[in-house]
This record gives sequence, C-alpha cells and structure tokens, in this order.
Amino acid sequence: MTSTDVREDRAAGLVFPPGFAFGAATAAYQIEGAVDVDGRGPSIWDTFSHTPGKTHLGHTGDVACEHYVRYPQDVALMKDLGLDAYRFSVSWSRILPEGTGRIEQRGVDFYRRLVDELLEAGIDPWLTLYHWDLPQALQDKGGWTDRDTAYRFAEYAGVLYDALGDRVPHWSTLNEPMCSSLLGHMAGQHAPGHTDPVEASRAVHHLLLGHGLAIQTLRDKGADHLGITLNFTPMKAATDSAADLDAARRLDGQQNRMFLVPIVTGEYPADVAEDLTAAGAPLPIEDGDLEIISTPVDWLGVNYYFQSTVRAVSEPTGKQTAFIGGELVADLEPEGPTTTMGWGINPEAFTELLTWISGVAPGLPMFITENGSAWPDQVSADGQVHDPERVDYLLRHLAAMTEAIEAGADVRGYFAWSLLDNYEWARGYDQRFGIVHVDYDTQVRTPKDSARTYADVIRAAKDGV
Ligand code: IFM
Repeated sequence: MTSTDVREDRAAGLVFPPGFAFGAATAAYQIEGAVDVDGRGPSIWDTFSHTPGKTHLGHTGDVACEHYVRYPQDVALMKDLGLDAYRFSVSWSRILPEGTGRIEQRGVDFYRRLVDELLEAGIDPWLTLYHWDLPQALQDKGGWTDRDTAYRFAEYAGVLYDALGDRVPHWSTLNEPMCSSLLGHMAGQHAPGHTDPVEASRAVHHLLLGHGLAIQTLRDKGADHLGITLNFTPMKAATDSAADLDAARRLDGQQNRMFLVPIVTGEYPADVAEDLTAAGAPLPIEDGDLEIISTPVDWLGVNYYFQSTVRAVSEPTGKQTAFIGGELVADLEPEGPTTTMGWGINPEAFTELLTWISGVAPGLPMFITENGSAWPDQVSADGQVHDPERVDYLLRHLAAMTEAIEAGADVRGYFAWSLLDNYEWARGYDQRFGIVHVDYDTQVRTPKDSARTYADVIRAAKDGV
C-alpha cells in the first residue's frame, strides 16, 4: 500500500451525518494584511503588535497573507479542495474606522467582493463579527472594560447585516471571548496587553453582553442562523486530591463554563461568580443583562485544540496566567508528543467535550468552528509539503468527533484551523497552522498533504451519501 492509499483508506473509514458541512477557517487580522488601505482604522492588534517586546520577533499583521488582494486565489484553492463552507471574520475597523458612526464603504465593498467570490464558487460564507481586533478608537475609551462597547458592537452588527445580510446566511458574534477577555486583560499575552483581574472580569461580562445585544439586533433584522464561537479546554486534575480537583474546577469554570452556561441558561455558574467575587473581581452584572446574554442562538461554534492537566500549588507560580486567581495553579506539561505550540494531542478529550456540551446545551446544534495543529512545515525538494503529524491529528480528531456524533452529539459541521498558515498573534509567523503552506517571502500557496487528506475525507463523505 502506498501512503496515498493509506490516507484514502483512513479518510474513507469516517462516517458523517447527511448534509455535514466541511470547511476551513481564518480571521481578518491573521491573513488580510493591507492594514492601512481603503480607510481602515487601527485596531488594538495594530497597536499591540507594533509595541516592542509584545510579539515573537516583533512580527505584525501588516502584510500577513495579503489575502486582501489575493482572496480570489484563496477562494479558488478552497474550491479545489472541495470545501462546502468558509469561516472568516470581518475587521470592525474596516467597516467603522472609529468603531462607531461613520461607515467606510470601501471596507464594506471588500467583504462584498469576497462573499460574492465565495458564492460564485459554491462555497457557503460563515461570517464572524469579532475575532479580537477591536477598533483602537474604542479601546481609547476603555474597550471591553467599558459597558458602552457592548452597545457599539451591536451597532456594528446592524451596519454589517444591512450591508451583507442579503448574501451571508451564517452569522457568529464573537470568536473565543475567553481569549479577548482573559488573555488580553489578565495574562497580558494578547491585545490590549493588560494584567488586571478587575478589567478581565469586566471584559468577560461586556463581551457576553455585546454578544446578546448583537444577536437581538441581527434577529430583529431577519437573520435566522445565528451563533457564537467558544473555545473549550477540558481541565483534568493531576490527582484526585481535593486541592487538585478544586484547581481543575476553578479553571474549568473560567475557561469553559463561564462562557457557555450564561448563554444557554441565563445564569453564570454560581461557583465561578463566587470565585471572581472572592478574588476582588466581581462580574459587573446589571438588571436584565442575563436575559440579554441568553437570547436564544441557533448554533454553537466549538473550538477545540487540547486538554490541560492542572495541579494546585501553595505558593504563587510567578507565572502570569489567563485565569483570575490562576497564579495558584500549575498547568502541567502535556504527556507525550506536543505540537510546536507545546500543546498536547488529546482526541479522546474532544469526544468527551462534545458529549459534555450536549448535556449542558441540549438541543443546540454544534459546529466545530476550529480544530487544528501547528508543525514545523517546510517545502520539500519535491515541491510538496509533507505534514504527517497534521494528517494524523486531523484524522484522529475527525474520528473523535464522529464518535461523539454516534453517541448522540448533534455536530453538523467541521472547519479546519486554518485554511492558510497565518499570523499566529503573539507567536507571529513562527507557528504554522495552515493546511495550505504560505511562503511569506513570495506569498506562494502550496496545499500540504493534510489539505489533500482533508479533500479525500470530503470526497469520501460525499461519495458515501
Ligand atoms: O490562531 C488562533 C485563532 O485565531 C483562534 N483560535 C486558536 C487559533 C490557534 O491558536
């Protein structure tokens, strides 16, 4: 058997429900480049990435993958791979350079061109309103720590729906609010780069409030396939000791339950709210907020990469963590192989996660809006990019997902992260997550073996129907 046969065989062994959507995902600041054209205003990621010492080798998204001009070629690549769907985000400050008020028509026109190209290629557009790039003008007024930003987000959602609602069927409000709040305001690893628990807790609540307000605005305008994308990191206690179990409970609370539970039940988990209050960083809840936050959605986007193993420690670790009170918790090195991000490979935790979400949010369809892995890919002498680790990661996670589906999880689609190698935030261009390789000197795109494997999976799934 050749390696191609093995690949096709493993691809054909996977069984998906009828109508299952196969896609790939990206985000505006990670791929577009063109940060100062067509009237785009600066975002917090422009500021952060241009601040010395904040990103790997000072890398910025100024050029990235030049998707702003190369999008026709990128859509053609998606078509070649047989993708049904493409998940992308919109740069808020291309549409509203000051974050509010004045609309920049040239920014709107870019996304209309992109969406039209997708529709022409038979690819379903999935639009995310916010993937971390807040207009700097709003940050200058307090950003997500300021309640008004939630209302400005709903304003932006309405403006964009007026412009694209006639051609974009699937709308998501936020991508990974855990990262924008806790990585950005507690760990300081992401824009705006702050390390203040009170700010972090305010950002959590205002992001969720903005989500609910935006859902209401979009619904009022007639949108009917609305969701939010959350990232989940299952937390495993290192031992069964009471202290380790409590550390895992606290981190699971802030990473996973604090975002999902209020959206589906209209209440923050009581233990999480208590932990935050005890840490001097209470959630700034006002009357009626939780009704807004729990405005019904039609689907949940699930991003999954790895599982963490945690242990309680009695002395602060001295590490700046993404968790309020998390300095008393050690995040242990994963066992076994890791990706270049240092992340473990835990497909079985993916199956368990999907089953757990089904229990917390019964009846809410899920889409895997991100899943993928970073490896040190290079173009080989044969002109190809051989990425066996990513192929393996992809197939094992698809299998883990289908296992959850067989066990009853209502998962209706999968988006590989990412279509292209791209700007991995504070890790710069050092980390390659794409199924398509990008040479940053020439901007040449080369589909990796994992892209071909994914195409095999998609083909086999369609043939099997
Ligand atoms: O690149 C990011 C993406 O922007 C959000 N989810 C995780 C990915 C990998 O770190």
